[in-house]
Amino acid sequence: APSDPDLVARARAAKERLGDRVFVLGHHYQRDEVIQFADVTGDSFKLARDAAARPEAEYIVFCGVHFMAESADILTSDSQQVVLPDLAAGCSMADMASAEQVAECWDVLTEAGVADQVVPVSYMNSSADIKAFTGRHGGTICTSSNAQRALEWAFGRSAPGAGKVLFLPDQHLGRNTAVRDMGMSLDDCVVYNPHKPGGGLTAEQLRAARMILWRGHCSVHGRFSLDSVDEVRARIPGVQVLVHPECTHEVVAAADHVGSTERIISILEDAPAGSKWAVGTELNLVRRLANRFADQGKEIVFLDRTVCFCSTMNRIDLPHLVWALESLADGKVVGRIRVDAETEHFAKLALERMLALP
Ligand code: CIZ
Ligand code: SF4
Repeated sequence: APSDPDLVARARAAKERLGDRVFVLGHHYQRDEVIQFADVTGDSFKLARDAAARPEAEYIVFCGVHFMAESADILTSDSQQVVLPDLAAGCSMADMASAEQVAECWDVLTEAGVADQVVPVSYMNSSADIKAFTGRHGGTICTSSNAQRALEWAFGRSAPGAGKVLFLPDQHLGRNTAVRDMGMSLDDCVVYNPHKPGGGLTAEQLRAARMILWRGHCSVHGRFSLDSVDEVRARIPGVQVLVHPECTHEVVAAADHVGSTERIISILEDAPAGSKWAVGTELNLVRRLANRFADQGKEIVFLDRTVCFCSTMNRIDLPHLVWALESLADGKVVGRIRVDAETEHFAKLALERMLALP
């Protein structure tokens, strides 16, 4: 649906009043009505870096979800204020690993006698608390673009053959990277379930494992099914299936191409006219790409018609953006995201290890 013209005019006016004092970041999964006001678009990591490159902006309005705004707060200077236009825009995956649960997991690893062989690797899609835990225990953050390099670094830190990685919080990205990209076997991976005593694992299983995968997943990408891959191949002859590594292992194994959000976009940019694609990632982005490339003769469809938008991403709508921008223009800071100094220190350590990856 087209955006409400009154709200469009109000958002534009408030942005003009703020001028360079505000910088609006738009995640690729945001609604069109919001993306039209973004000064820059990108995935969570690119956006956090873009925010850090704008020290003159007093306010960073992050159109995305909570963990992304936290990362922007960590990477920007103390004088910059990061605003999330709806504080209820969380991420169900990030919420699957709490600080308490992860501390308990570390106790379990310690009791099993393996903690000193374990290096934590946490996906960008995690709370600042989890990033700080990772930094404290000598680990690194990764994105879906550099997960393999992060794992290689982590394994390289331990005695040869003795290393283990605790991968948080997305079991699928961890498993897909280990098995598909690094040649490990499914048997090298175990899943730690924070809702079961001891994670539901025996000390023996923990000692034998190389990858200890946290039992988290994305409620959007985790829903693409093998059936949808078979169905689209039957329906569209010659179609190429392109999915995000947050999809399950069976879906990734059945796909033709796997890539992060930025990689999905560049694959489609480089695709020849006449090519056909079924894309398994967030629906707002797939629709925008389908529209963008339609007149270049590239056919782009959504992989699974039963999968929906990311509901928390969609919480940021034009009324919320207008509210945030008008409040800021009136001198009132709303929806501020602020990471405390100690958490920020250790989370930044983990983020800096990622930035230093070869
Ligand atoms: O699934 C997501 O939310 C992704 C891929 C976020 C991001 O940009 O890293
Ligand atoms: Fe979280 Fe998945 Fe939504 Fe991304 S798409 S914000 S990982 S629930």
